[in-house]
Amino acid sequence: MAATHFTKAIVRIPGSNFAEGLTTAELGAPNYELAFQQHARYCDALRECGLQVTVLPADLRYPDSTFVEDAAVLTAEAAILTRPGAASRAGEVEAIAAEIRGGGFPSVLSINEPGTLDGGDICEVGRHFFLGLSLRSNEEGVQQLGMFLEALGYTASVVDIREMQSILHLKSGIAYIGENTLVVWEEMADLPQFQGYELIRVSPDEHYGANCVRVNDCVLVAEGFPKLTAELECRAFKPLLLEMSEFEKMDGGLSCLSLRF
Ligand code: CIR
Repeated sequence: MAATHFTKAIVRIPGSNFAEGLTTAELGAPNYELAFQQHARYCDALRECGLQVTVLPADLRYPDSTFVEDAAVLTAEAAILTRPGAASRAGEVEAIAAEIRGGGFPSVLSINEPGTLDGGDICEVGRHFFLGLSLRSNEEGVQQLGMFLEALGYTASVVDIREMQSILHLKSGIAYIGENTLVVWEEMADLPQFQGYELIRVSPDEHYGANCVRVNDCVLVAEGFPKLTAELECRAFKPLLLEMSEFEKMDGGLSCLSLRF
């Protein structure tokens, strides 16, 4: 397993109360039927990329629980259960823990109080990790994860996005798509942490598109971002476009909808 090659994924069907989740997007309420369809298409896309997809049932206790990526950080050597920064999402970890424990990871670790950490803040780049310090992932959480990763033989660097406008998680603004290439919001592209990589800069009018996901031969990309899509094609990546409108309304992107390993 590397940051771009996977054989399995875990997803959770959005619940009928999906619209009651957290959001800052101001794009209106999501349409549940459409969200359900977009989710099904997303699962099919993962299968087309060669993954075996475990589909968990909707969990009405947690309206945001379709965003499974926030509940864990998965590496070949260990799964790390997180401690989400939003109180309404805390129970999501316990709700998915059994599935992760059954995933065959050599060990399963946990982020502990007072640390908070959302998987959406963690970006794996080969043997390195970018750890986003955000309004959801605090210093203790990032420090705990950094220590786990170091013990597992990875390096890590912190990217502080707490002062940045309109970014929820680090991976709302960056994605590693293999071939030493990062897709990154223009405003973040000059950060020292990202130098040494090929950078695909995403302009503000295409910000949502930056949350793309390399899965084996393809890069899953949200529909509606022609400049980013063209840039990916130009560099010989294979974009696979997916409608994400209803998840965007709830501040969620492509990466958040699955745990890949
Ligand atoms: C939340 O605010 O927590 C959810 N509505 C969206 C979470 C999206 N997750 C992610 O970007 N990793």
